[in-house]
Amino acid sequence: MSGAGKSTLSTAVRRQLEFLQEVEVLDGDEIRTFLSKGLGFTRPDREENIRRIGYVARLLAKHHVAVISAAISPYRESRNEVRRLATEAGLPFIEVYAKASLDALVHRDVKGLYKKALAGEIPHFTGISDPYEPPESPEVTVYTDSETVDQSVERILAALRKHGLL
Ligand code: GGZ
Repeated sequence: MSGAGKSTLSTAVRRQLEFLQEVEVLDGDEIRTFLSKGLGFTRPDREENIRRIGYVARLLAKHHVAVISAAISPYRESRNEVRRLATEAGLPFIEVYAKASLDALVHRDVKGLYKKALAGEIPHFTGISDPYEPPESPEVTVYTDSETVDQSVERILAALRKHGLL
């Protein structure tokens, strides 16, 4: 969800990988500024956003770039679809669930978005006024409300090792 630590962890994981291979981070915020400009937060728009991210990720991965996608991607069906397309292309897909309690996210509220969403000022805000379907079988879950960034990064790297990617 927003503020769960996707961008922070992506940057930290990138630092660990980039001296081994080419790495690209596709960050939700940045993608929405360039590739998905004009898309909103309705279900069809989010699905389209994730489809685009999945497409670009596949193009890069085909050229041996390690792609880290840091988007909310709240719908299970969308996540499964990008996983399926990657797998069909013979590309590995590691789903990382950055999990934090809603209490922790509301308390953190770095951008003040939860305050606004709770006040009813943001329609379609993930976890408040819009759905978030938690992953059912992610390759790794990191608990960003109780682990340090270093601990979460280490657990993500361990998952990559386990799947023969490191
Ligand atoms: C969720 C929103 C919304 C709504 C703006 N719901 O914490 P952030 O600020 O930096 O990350 C969130 C980002 C979500 O964009 P994504 O492309 O990752 O979402 S999705 O994959 O579902 O398409 C948040 C900000 O944009 N933001 N409005 N209504 N997050």
